[in-house]
Amino acid sequence: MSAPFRCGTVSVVGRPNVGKSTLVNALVGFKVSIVAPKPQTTRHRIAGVLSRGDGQIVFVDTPGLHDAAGNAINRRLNRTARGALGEADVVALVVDSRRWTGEDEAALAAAVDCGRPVVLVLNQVDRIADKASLLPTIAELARRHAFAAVVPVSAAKRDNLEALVRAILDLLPEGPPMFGPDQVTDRSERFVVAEQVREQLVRRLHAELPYATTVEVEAFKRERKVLKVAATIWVEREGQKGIVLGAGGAQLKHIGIAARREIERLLGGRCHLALHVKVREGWSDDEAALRRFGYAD
Ligand SMILES: Nc1nc2c(ncn2[C@@H]2O[C@H](COP(=O)(O)OP(=O)(O)O)[C@@H](O)[C@H]2O)c(=O)[nH]1
Ligand SMILES: [Mg+2]
Repeated sequence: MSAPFRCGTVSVVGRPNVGKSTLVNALVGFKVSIVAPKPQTTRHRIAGVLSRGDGQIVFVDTPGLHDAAGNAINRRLNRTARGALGEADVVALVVDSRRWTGEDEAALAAAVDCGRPVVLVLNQVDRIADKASLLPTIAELARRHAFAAVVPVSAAKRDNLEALVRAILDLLPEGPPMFGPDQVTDRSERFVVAEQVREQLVRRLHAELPYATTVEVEAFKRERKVLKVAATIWVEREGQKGIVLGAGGAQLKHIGIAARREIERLLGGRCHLALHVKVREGWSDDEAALRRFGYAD
């Protein structure tokens, strides 16, 4: 007899920068979520769907759980991540296999709190030279909680992902698929476009600038096979505008070129991308502005 078809939702949680989004993208086989070596890269709850013969797994990527202090957007990011735990059949707690921190401890507490089975994912094992040292690490972490499974992986190298998928499928309920076989995300193309611009902002800007920017798509239409997009990059203060523009507008030009290439690669076909920079004073600490820019709970 063949195995039953299983389907369910897996909330992928953990502190910032451990590789949650990289992992979801690798599992789904499509860039549903942007990636950068900085906190706040992921600001939304984003579903990535893995469909195969024996089941469908809806991975929910989340903002990193971090120490709660901070402004309105930081509190909202934590709420978004915690909210995703409520809808999970299974929780995947992602950690950096090289170190365990206080924020990992807090993320574990939040995961355990939701009462679902927790699979511990030890990511970035490609960065561990002595693989034998993983065994005592696994043994030590297994003492912290009765994890449903502990799986070492490398999201970046796509190493041991099948073992993770197997462990998760075994924990999901039997049931029909929730998404069509070709659907990889619950997010619109418009959202994907805004995120590629934000990824370039996070990657290319430094200090507080990545956290002071957000992207709003104003126009989005297809004209004779060309996707025409106009988007606004919002900053918090007048002085930040010049930094995003760069000397003679060079920085903004590079951001636009890189984002357009990513959009064309992901969505196929040509894209025309027009970017503008505007100031909305203190938007990241302003609940009304956060709602307008799509940061829902
Ligand atoms: N070497 C290595 N780097 C990784 C791995 N997974 C993620 N990264 C890097 O870690 C950084 C943060 O990744 P991201 O997925 O955005 O982390 P998130 O904040 O947890 O979603 C990025 O620079 C990734 O390229 C991995 O398995 N190995
Ligand atoms: Mg992320």
